[in-house]
Amino acid sequence: MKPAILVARAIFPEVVSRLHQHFEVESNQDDVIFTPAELAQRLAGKAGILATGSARIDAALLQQVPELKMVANMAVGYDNIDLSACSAHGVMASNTPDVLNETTADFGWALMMATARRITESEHWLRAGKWNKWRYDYFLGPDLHGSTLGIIGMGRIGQAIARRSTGFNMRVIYHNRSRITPELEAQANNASYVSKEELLRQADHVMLVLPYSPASRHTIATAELALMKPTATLTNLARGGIVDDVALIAALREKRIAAAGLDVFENEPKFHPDFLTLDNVVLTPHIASASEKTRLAMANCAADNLIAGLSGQVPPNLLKL
Ligand code: 8YV
Repeated sequence: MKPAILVARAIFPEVVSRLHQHFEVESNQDDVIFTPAELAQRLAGKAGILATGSARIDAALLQQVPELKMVANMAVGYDNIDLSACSAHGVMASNTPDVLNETTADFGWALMMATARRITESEHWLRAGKWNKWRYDYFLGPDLHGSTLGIIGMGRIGQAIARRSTGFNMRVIYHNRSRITPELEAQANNASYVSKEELLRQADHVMLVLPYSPASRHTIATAELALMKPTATLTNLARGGIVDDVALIAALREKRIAAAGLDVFENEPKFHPDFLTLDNVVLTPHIASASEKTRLAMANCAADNLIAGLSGQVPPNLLKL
């Protein structure tokens, strides 16, 4: 008999078909967002779940679903999964690293450039019919080329972002839990390791690509924003809680920093309504990995992990405590 699994959110139909070859699949192609109680109900008797960041996999859930053996997250970030609880319940967990590095790095650049060069703000102005002449000081913004890029979180995505900066003749500084190897620094446009404070003081453009954990919550709050240059931009591709949104809104409103590009928010898909009152933000709905090819690769990677884990092999992207 095939093991039973739940595909907790809508994913590419071809990946669901692939899963049908290995499992009894209950899929949620209607993309209903389950409450924790509904998720527990759906998972009854299931050996595996293909999940996304919207499914909280914690002790309260795992206690109710003793047959569960494996959680395959379709994301590189796994802050939705309590790994200690998984380990305590003998449940394996996996993520989808690497397949999204380049696509996410591309998007980081798009968001940083749109933010610095005020692309959405100026387009809204144009669409509102306000363009009746050229002026020397319309929509001035900071340059990207020749500036200093500060990356907080120098993992694989951070390094892919840094590599792209060579064509812009930028200096790269970074902060990370630990220094990366000199070889990796050289490949990342000769990135230099600095303290977080030094990075915030020196960078013209700050990019956040670090994983969310209780320790990284509010990595950027009032004190950190105060260290940034008034001409600097902040781009967040990582997770909402890494930035204190209330502090950021105040800094943007008072022009203590120039602008912010945000793909992620505290409590998304809800976000602080005051962001909508600001001109100096570019807001996108968590789409950094959203290329056709990459999202399909992420779904297949999650499926590969589930297939391996539930057939007695070690999942290729098994997460360790
Ligand atoms: C996902 C992401 O789209 O991989 C991640 O960690 O944030 C995104 O690429 C999203 O989390 C889907 O679960």
